[in-house]
Amino acid sequence: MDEVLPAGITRVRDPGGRDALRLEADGGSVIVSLLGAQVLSWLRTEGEVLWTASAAEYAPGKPVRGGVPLVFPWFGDHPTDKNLPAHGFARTLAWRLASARPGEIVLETTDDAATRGLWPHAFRLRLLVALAQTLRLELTIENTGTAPFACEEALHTYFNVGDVHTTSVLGLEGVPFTEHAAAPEPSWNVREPLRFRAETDRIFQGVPDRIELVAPALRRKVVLATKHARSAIVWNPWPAKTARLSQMTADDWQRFVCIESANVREHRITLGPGASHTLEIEIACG
Ligand code: TA6
Repeated sequence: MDEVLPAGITRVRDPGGRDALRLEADGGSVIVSLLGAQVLSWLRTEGEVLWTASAAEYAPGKPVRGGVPLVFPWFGDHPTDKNLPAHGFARTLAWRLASARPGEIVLETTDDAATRGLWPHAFRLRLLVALAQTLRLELTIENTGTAPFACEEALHTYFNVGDVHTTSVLGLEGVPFTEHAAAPEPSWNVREPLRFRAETDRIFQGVPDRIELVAPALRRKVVLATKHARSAIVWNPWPAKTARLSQMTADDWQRFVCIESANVREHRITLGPGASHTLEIEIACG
C-alpha cells in the first residue's frame, strides 16, 4: 500500500541523493536525512538558520558536517579506543520514519550486531522533529536491554552566523566550563557574554535552559530553549583547526558557531532496563 503522509511532509532526496524527509510549515522548511536522522537545513524567509560546510560530503558512514548531527553514546573521542568513531555512531546509522502528523515526524533506530560490537547495549533512539514558527527537536534514548547503561548525548547544532567575529553567546556567563581547544583565547572575562577571539571548544556544565546567539552580520538573534540538557558545548575551530577538518574550506570557520545541547562527562545519562530520557531543544529565530 502506498504510504500516505500528512500535508506538508514529503519524501525527498538530500543534497547527497539520500533518502530524506521535508517538513513545510509557516516556520519555513526543514530537511531531515534518514541517514543519522540528521536535520540538514531549516530554511526560513530570512534565510538558512543552520550551517553546512562548504565542501560537505554525503557518503555512507560519513557524517555530514553541518545541520544537527546526533551524538550518542559517547561525546568526542571514545574514552579508551580512539579507533572508534568520534561522537559515537547514532549519526551514521540508518533511521526510519516511525510516525508523522502535520508539522511533526518521529524517526527511530535501534541497536544491531554492528552497534553491539562497538557498544554492548540494547537501545531504541527516537528523534522528534516539529516545525512551526520554531524548530523543536527531542532526542529520546530508551534502554531496551536487561542491564543499566550510561551514555553521553548531544544535539550538535551548527548555527549560521554570517561573521563569527561579531557574534556573541548570552546565558553562559559565570557557568563552570572546561576549555578543550588546542589554541584557545589566553584569558577572557567569564562574566561577559561569550565572544570568539580564538579557537573555542568549551564544555559548560550546569547550564541554564535558555541560551541566546546574537549574530549581527545576519541581523539575527537565535534563542535556544532546552529541557533536560545539563551540558552545552560552544565550538568554533578558528583557522588552524579548520585546516585539519574534513569538508571545510579555509574560511568556513568565519560563518558558523556550534552550540551543542548535551549531557556529557559528569552529566552523562544512566538508564536502567526499560528507562528512557528525552533531551529537548526548541530554536526560535528572529
Ligand atoms: O563539539 C566540539 C567537537 O568535539 C570539536 O572538538 C570538534 O571535534 C567537533 O566536535 C566536530 O567533531 P566531528 O567529529 O563532527 O568532526
